[in-house]
Amino acid sequence: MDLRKNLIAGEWVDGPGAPNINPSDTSDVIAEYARATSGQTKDAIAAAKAAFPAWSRSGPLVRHGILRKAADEILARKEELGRLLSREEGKTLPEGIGETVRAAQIFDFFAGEALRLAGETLPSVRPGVTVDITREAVGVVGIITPWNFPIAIPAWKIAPALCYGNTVVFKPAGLVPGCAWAIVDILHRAGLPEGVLNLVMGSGREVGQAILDHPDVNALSFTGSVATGRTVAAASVSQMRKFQLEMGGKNPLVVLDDADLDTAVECAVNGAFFSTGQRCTASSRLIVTEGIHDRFIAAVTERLKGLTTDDALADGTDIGPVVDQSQLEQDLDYIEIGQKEGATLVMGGERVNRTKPGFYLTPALFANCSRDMRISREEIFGPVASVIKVKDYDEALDVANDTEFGLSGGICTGSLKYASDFRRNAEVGMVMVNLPTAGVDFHVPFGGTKGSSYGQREQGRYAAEFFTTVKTAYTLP
Ligand code: TXE
Repeated sequence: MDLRKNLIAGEWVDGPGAPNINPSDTSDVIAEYARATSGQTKDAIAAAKAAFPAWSRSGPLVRHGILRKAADEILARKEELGRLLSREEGKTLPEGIGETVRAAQIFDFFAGEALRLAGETLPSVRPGVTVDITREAVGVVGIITPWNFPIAIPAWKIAPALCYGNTVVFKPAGLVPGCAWAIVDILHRAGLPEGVLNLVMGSGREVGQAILDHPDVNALSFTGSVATGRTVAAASVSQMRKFQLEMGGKNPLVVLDDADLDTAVECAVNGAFFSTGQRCTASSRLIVTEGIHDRFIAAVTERLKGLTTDDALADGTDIGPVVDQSQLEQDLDYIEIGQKEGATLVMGGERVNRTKPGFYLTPALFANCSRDMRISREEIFGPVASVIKVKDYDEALDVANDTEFGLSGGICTGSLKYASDFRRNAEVGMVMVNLPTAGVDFHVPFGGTKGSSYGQREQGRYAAEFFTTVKTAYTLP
């Protein structure tokens, strides 16, 4: 069995191997991945610190060239990497390839941004003095990522970090080391100097915590659960370091009486169930006005009946398996909770067996949900959606905003008036009109409000806000 190692100070470093298991077929071990220790994590941070002065002063052309090369290789290998992604995470092959292409686009975008880092020059209020405002790299950046987007999330943190001259210590989620290792290998071979990008695979408790506790980590970018986000925040405040968090969602999709029914069904099914519902932007609350409610439930049910839940790599699979046993148990617990709370399980929510042993769960649609039920309030992170019936638009907006989260929110309507009002008043970071709540562009900001996000936005040129610090220089010639 292959052992993939950690990258520390430009060297591939050994460690005890942990198997990477395919959730579509638990007898399939993809490879072994070395687990780093907290001591190795400290070495990685020291290497990143040592590499920072030279890398932060390397010219934009150097950074452009390396990011560009990485983008080209990821794109050229999209089938192979997409397959690896689907094999380790469980989203379908088209979804895996799509995410891989997106990672390439992100590296390509930040390759361009490396050449476009602008500052400002202003006249001073003092005669003869000029004021220059420039952006500089922050330093050593810790990057901690979740399992649900194994290549895109690492890409959208690593690419801007490197683009603006930071050095990186990267800890991917334990369930998906494959794609993480692959992009680090690609960037390493693309010519990154030693220590600029370090990979430390392993547990959150050991490796993640070692990153959080280290005073030489100047900024920390995290995506994952709310609970771990709080730990990251507390540790970062005590170190007085910059940090950004992307956490949970309980995203509403409002469907009004005047919506195009086919569009609404497509948005709901795609947003709630594709990628096995394991997206922070998934539409887990479908808020539907009474005039269209019954037709909507009937049409969504019909559409779900036509979907195949099976091996992520098999032709014709629409919904892949859940990522692992513990996530499956969490989903099943919530399906039981929903029924006990009095919601109607219209269809799905069944643990099913397929030819191969995997974590298969059919998409679950709940109706007759109230806004107060736990299934309407807590992030389940699986293929489970609650339909909440409301009287009119005003009640729909009120329910949509009645949550601790605020990542993404959608509305299906033919009315410009309601669409405009929702865009203005939905308490979220991203609004979708007649589009699914999940599925975003790579070149514009991503992030939420309320309990979903903390700190500056990710992606697009807004990423510069987090990955750089501003310097104001006064000059009297
Ligand atoms: O998340 P964790 P997990 C939610 C979702 C899911 C649940 C658990 O509900 O069921 O979280 O998923 C690292 N110090 N979301 O266990 O634990 C960890 O190793 C430093 C929603 O994957 O937050 C991993 O690399 N790091 C979310 C990363 O943090 C630590 C996406 C995320 O793991 C650490 C993912 C520590 N003490 C999960 N403990 C979304 N909405 O997108 C763990 N980690």
